[in-house]
Amino acid sequence: MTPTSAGTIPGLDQAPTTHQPLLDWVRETAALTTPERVVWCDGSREEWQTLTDQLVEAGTFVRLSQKPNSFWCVSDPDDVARVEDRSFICSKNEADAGPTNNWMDPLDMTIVMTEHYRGCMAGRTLYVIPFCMGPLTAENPQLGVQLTDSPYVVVSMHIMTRMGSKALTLFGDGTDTAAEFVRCLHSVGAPLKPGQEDVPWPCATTKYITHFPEDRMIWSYGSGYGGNALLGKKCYALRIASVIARDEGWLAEHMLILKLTSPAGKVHYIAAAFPSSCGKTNLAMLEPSIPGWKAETLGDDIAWMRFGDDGRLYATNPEAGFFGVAPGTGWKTNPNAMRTLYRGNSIYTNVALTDDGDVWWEGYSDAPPDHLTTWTRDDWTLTTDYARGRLAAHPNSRYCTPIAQCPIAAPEWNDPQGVPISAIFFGGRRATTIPLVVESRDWQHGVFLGATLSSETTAAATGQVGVVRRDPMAMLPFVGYHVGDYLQHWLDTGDHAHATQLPKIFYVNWFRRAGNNGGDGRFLWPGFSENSRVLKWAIDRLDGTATATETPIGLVPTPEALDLNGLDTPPDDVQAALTVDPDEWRAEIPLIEQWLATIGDKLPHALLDELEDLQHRLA
Ligand code: GTP
Ligand code: SPV
Ligand code: MN
Repeated sequence: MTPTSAGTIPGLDQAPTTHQPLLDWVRETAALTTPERVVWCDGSREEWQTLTDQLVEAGTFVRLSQKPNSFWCVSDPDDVARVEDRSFICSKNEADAGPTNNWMDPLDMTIVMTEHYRGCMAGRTLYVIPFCMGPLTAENPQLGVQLTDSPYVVVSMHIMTRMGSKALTLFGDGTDTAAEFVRCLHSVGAPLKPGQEDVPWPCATTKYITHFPEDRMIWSYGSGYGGNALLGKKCYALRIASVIARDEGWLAEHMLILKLTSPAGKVHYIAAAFPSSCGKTNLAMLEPSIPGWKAETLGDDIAWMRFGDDGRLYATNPEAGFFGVAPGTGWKTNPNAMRTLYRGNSIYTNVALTDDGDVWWEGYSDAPPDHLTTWTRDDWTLTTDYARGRLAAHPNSRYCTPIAQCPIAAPEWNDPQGVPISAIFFGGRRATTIPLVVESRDWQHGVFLGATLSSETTAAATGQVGVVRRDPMAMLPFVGYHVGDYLQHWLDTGDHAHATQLPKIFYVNWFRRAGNNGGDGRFLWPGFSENSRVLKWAIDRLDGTATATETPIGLVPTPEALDLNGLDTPPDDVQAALTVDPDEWRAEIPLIEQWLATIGDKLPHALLDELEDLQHRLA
């Protein structure tokens, strides 16, 4: 970027910092994007108040009367989910990206995007958001700055990150000790001509979600939604952080973090990776159905895991909020999410609005109201639309709410040391083949299970829904480098010099259906709070007190080994959910082979060995 004159832009010179690299970057960006003014965000209550009032005034937000300090918002109908086909990893060397990433030469991309950015903030405000991913008290705080022209993004970042003055303090004074930070540039790509009226949700048809891993830099253009726009989330904490983690020997993963306390008072922390819209947030807020067990949450989407001095893997959550899928969230499925939301201080995007100023979505309650305003701002009535099955909320509609107000937030959720992980769960959404739970034989086999994870696509990303695809470690859209190197990094983690006690790896599937043999397509396993039964079995396996059966794919519980006390699911369904069907698995093998073949030369040999073992056991 070549700076032109930015000296006259109001606010530019009111920087609350002397950090020269930051000041230079803001000035350059302002010169390129030509905003009307620059605002340095402090993260205060007053700032929240001012911006939410302004968003209400602009017609972007509707203040809810039924939930304190909470807002309803709908996006442009073409800006509702992550755009994976528009997400790029621009590593200097093409071999450091792909084959699962879109790659473009960083210089070429810089040229293309610079033209999009030129003048793109005209008539808008450029907000400078200093933020910290993970606890502010970390020994080595992971800093970032997002420059954005979206006030919606600013208030969302208030919830999702530690941001503003408290983060800026950690940047230092701008001398040679000035801290490094990830540069996150974001524009909705909708400049305003003088006098032109704004729309409630500005965005552009052309979208780019671009990552420059070597420069630790993110450039996002054209979208205001979720992971496309809240750059601390998937872009920084997964795509850029996975590259840093590779370089430094740790893991940045798409995982929830959950604390489980047994009736005997023994504590275990677990992490679980499921693809988008496959149950992380729900498991993170689990209300166990089995007596005496307690679940507390530390995070619902991202875990950063490093070896501690004791050789165990410690996880922290870089985020400070939940950006959760709204549909399906209700008092029966996820009461802890509902309790969190009832405390207010939340933003709802693309759900429906009730006439009395509350939110509603499919699954919110058993009794929908008579009338709603849908996420497309259309009328919706119980008598006609509900009967016809017309959705009032978008399937990827979301709530954004602070972790701190979750009633089951674990006291240590903000501890920079993190928590030692006893077990890792991989899982996906599969109607067939994959049993309710499998325990891996060892780390390498566990990595194979994660590497071959498969799941039906969901509305969390644009594109077709319900198509089975391989999604290694639930990171397919989020690995910031070559997936073969990523899988090798996982294998290497098992050989880490400091590792004394590796987590045990399990694979779960809450979504198997009755359908193969004339079933009605119902879920075989009730899921949600009943998933505690599966977690209990896994923890009992760690403690050596539960039995398992050897199968070709790993260790599976018999129905007797699971605590099914008080479960009203038909025993045949439980049995069917646990079944390892050799025919189904033989049909799965070519799909796994195909996937591993796409990885090419960088596919770790150990995974081919695992595949061969599996074939032998099935033969
Ligand atoms: P992202 O936030 O997109 O990464 O998704 P997530 O992994 O956090 O998924 P989430 O917990 O929001 O669940 C997605 C959808 O799956 C919601 O509609 C849930 O109601 C549903 N769901 C979650 N857990 C279960 C389960 O155990 N069984 C069934 N049948 N559905 C579930
Ligand atoms: C996901 O898609 O995994 C999400 C939503 O959590 S987004 O923030 O859009 O990535
Ligand atoms: Mn989630």
